[in-house]
Amino acid sequence: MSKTALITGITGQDGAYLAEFLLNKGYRVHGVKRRSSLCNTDRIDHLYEASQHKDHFILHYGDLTDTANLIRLIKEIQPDELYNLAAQSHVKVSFDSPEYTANANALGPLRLLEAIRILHLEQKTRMYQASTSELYGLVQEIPQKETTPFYPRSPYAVSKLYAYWITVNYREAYNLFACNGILFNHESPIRGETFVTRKITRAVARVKLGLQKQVRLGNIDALRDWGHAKDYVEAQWLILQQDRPDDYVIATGEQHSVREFVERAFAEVGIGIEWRGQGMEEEGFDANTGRCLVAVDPIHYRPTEVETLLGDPAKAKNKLGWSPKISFRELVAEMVREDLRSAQRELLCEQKGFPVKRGFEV
Ligand code: NDP
Ligand code: GDR
Repeated sequence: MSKTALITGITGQDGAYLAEFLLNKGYRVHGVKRRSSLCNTDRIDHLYEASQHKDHFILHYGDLTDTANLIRLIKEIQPDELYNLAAQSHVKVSFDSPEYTANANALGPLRLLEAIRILHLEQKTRMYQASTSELYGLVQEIPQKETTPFYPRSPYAVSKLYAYWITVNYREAYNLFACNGILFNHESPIRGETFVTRKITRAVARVKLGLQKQVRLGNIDALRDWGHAKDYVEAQWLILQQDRPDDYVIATGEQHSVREFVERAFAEVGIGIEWRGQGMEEEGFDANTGRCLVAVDPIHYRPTEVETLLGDPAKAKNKLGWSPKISFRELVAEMVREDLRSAQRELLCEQKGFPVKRGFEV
């Protein structure tokens, strides 16, 4: 009998990769998608349309802030595995929308855990909670591991701190198979466009094709441990396949700055960089020198920043047999390549006089 999984946040980056991963393993996959005024299933349309997944991939409307809806869905679906990936996941936006962030990210997981209890599914449903390296915030130890103390630095991180501990508490209090994956930053060509890596690779591609002149970033000295989302969803699955529930750091163990990411990404298309401060009035890309201006603009700073993150994935390696397969260089190259394809489509549309979608920059 094939297993049944329920994924919240299925329309997001990780949700899309995880759904594909589980469908390929023969799971029946249910996903929770939010109602939105525009279609928000771009990342999973190919799965929905694939004939081999017919009847195995089912979407439901729902929201982490709607308790009754979550209880009804879990009652109907009776999942063997519940992956809670849904969240207001943007750190900077969480300073603008702290209460909503707490409602979805902190109370959302509580609602799911309570639903498992109310429905007496403690012995059936295993739950994965999408925890984060942002918990370490103002880091107390380098590299960060499962025992490193937390010091959250944003409303997002504080909301995820509650989610982390309520998951541990329900495991200890009610014997639930509930686990935290403390995942460090992971990216891909379908990463949200307002996260720094995707913002950079989109800009690189658009500068290369003459669709954009310059790039404006915030703290370019921030250091992150960046992996590929495809590798990280495998770890999410492995965490729920163990004999005992536990919490794991998932990371590459390698660190790069935002500045390095920018340099690597521009190098992929053979363009050099000139760094500038806030008041960048000049035109960005200079065809004569072949260099592009990248400006540091405080508008992108956060009230409190996480300066450095570096994970120690030793426990995941030893206990789950997990290690990342895709390198930093391959990750950047793939993201730039895919964004070049999108930029080519954009250019074609512009040349033919069709309007092109422009994003709001965060
Ligand atoms: P995304 O932002 O790409 O996806 C978030 C998903 O959550 C989307 O499907 C979004 O729906 C959905 N969502 C947001 N709010 C609600 C809500 N109130 N009810 C139901 N669904 C909602 O995030 P990622 O895929 O990158 O990350 C997945 C999870 O992992 C998140 O919880 C994130 O905080 C966490 N995480 C991510 C890391 C990373 O580097 N990517 C690292 C560590 C943790 P919609 O498409 O409609 O917006
Ligand atoms: P992060 O990712 O905050 O680590 O959270 P993000 O890509 O937004 O920022 C990474 C670092 O880059 C700096 N930065 C900028 N960030 C953005 N978004 N835009 C800019 O222009 C810019 N310039 C510099 C940031 O200040 C930061 O230091 C992500 C999310 O996926 C979370 O949900 C997840 O929990 C963590 O990763 C692990």
